[in-house]
Amino acid sequence: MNRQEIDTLVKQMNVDTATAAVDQRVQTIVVRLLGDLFQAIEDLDIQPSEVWKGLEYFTDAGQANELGLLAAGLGLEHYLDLHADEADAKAGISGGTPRTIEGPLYVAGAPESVGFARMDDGSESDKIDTLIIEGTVTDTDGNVIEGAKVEVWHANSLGNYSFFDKSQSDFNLRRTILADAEGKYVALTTMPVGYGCPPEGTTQFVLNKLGRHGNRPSHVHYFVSAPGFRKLTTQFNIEGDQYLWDDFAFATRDGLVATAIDVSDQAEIQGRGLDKPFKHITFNIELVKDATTAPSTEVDRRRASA
Ligand code: MBD
Ligand code: FE
Repeated sequence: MNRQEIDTLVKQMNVDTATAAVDQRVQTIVVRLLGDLFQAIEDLDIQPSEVWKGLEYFTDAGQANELGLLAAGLGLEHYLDLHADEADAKAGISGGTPRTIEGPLYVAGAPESVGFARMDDGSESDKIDTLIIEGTVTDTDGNVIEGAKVEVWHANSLGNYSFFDKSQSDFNLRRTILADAEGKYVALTTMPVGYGCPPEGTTQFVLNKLGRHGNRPSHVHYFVSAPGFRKLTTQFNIEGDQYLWDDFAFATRDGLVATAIDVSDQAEIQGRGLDKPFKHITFNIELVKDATTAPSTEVDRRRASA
């Protein structure tokens, strides 16, 4: 079949057959995607067994709750960032901390505090470096944004995230910090280790077919929001990690690379109330003012909440 015949067939089956109210948007998307799929079957001579393997794959990936991970790994989520950047540019919006992917491991409902939070439960304190993250939330002119909501989440020393890893305590390494009167937030936590896809999982299965690894560099995720500003979804990725620029999820971006500085000065250690050297990262955040002409940065997706 040629494309015209395909489009006619798809329309006959899924448009002309409507006998009840139609969601026009869904219809448009379904018709387009089916046409593109049928065209790919033509072009690549995709065999029936291959079509069924594909559908079985989605069944398995869905049952394993790995479709979010797959979207990250295949670059769909990063593509959406690039597409949003382009839409912003077209709308004349620029500046602020760059966006990058949310990933599949956010959990709503983390404990909230003002200015400071300790994020770890202490269970790994003796096997991993302490990390202090601090920064200021400002607008693009440098004015501080008191009360900005800084949601932070990251992995433990094994690259695992609480909630998804049931061996961790509730909300371990997940906090919501409201910027103080100077716009500052400080997080006392442990150094994250980069995530790796479950080796026997459905995402790694496809990555193996593509000859790809499923590793991320060490990183820390953020949602930052404040009334009158565009919600920011971002992360910093930590300098020195072998996967910094070889991230299977393509989240590392210029402006989002953080350097963890070793601090061993006794006075500084004591001043922080700590008892051993620590690592320090500064990550300042600039939010962009909201405007009616600005594309929304709120993404509606299913998220865990505890
Ligand atoms: C992660 O920690 C992550 O950030 C992404 C994007 C995918 C898998 C695990
Ligand atoms: Fe992550």
